[in-house]
Amino acid sequence: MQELGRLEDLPQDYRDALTKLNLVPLWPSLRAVLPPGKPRPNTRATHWPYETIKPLLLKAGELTPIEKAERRVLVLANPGHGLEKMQASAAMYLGMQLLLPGEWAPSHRHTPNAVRMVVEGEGAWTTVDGEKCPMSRGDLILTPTGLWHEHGHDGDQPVVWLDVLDLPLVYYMEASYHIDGPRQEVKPGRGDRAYARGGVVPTPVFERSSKAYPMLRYPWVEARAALEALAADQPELEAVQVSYVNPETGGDAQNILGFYALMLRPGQTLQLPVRSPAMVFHLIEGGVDVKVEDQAFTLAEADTCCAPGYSAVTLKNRQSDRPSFVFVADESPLHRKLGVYENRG
Ligand code: 1HN
Repeated sequence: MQELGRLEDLPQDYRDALTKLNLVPLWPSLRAVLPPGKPRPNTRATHWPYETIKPLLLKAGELTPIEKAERRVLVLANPGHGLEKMQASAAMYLGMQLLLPGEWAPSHRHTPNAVRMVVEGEGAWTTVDGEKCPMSRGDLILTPTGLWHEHGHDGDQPVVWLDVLDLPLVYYMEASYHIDGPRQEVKPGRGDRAYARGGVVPTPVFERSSKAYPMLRYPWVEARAALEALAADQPELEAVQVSYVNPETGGDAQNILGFYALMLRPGQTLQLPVRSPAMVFHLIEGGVDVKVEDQAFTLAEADTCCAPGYSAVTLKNRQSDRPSFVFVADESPLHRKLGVYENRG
């Protein structure tokens, strides 16, 4: 590969003349923006153990009242991007959010899409677009772009959930903003009931459903049962995985990030294909060793880690007698829409 001229090779007066006119020579930076063979991601494989986050999150509950936080979140920031950027990968934001009994996180809506993966505690709920969604361990709740959402808590123990947003991308696009609103009125109807069984969907005879996001809550009991049934039906299937989809279209549940639940059979080692999107793994149940290229993490329940795109990822169930269950988020929908999706096998 041809070595290209450096900035220092150019006379200072020439460089100054360019700078003054808002001009930049491409060739000194060409290899950096277009590296050979594969991208050089800033995203670093990073592990955030829950047992280290939880005490600090509970401390935030003492230090900062909900009124002073609106959303009481510790952001899982990737050091490869710089912590102040608050990004887990190029397009993904992760945060652990704490809501204490009796607290209310007021209603707002914004352009980034969000999901919640409930980590622990009972009694909290999120109202999205007038639909009150109860929160239990492992439930996935969507708050897609533009929909009002607020959180409340009628239980007696702290509730923690993992937020996954496409905020870094939407912010980069200079399209990120929010609007505050009044407490929502809860309307009748629940997507998780209307779309309670796979393969059949409600048929509106007198009117068409016009909801872009007909299902907002994906109960963990259903996703887990689907994985168990799939594993039993296909004993040879290597990757026992289900996707969270829009049940009306069969497409991805949201437009930018993809969400999946993965079951590792007892003792199973699963080598994932090398693909372009970055991935996030959150352990719902069990114990899993994660290898990303030459880095290794041991995930305990409620731990979260991320892997950059174009990296070799291997997951191993540490339990030999029981399956482990992993929630996965990735940037596949975005990569596919942009035409940059790659699977190198
Ligand atoms: C947000 O609206 C929530 O509604 C959580 O719970 C985290 C991070 C960045 C921007 C908006 C929430 C967020 C957020």
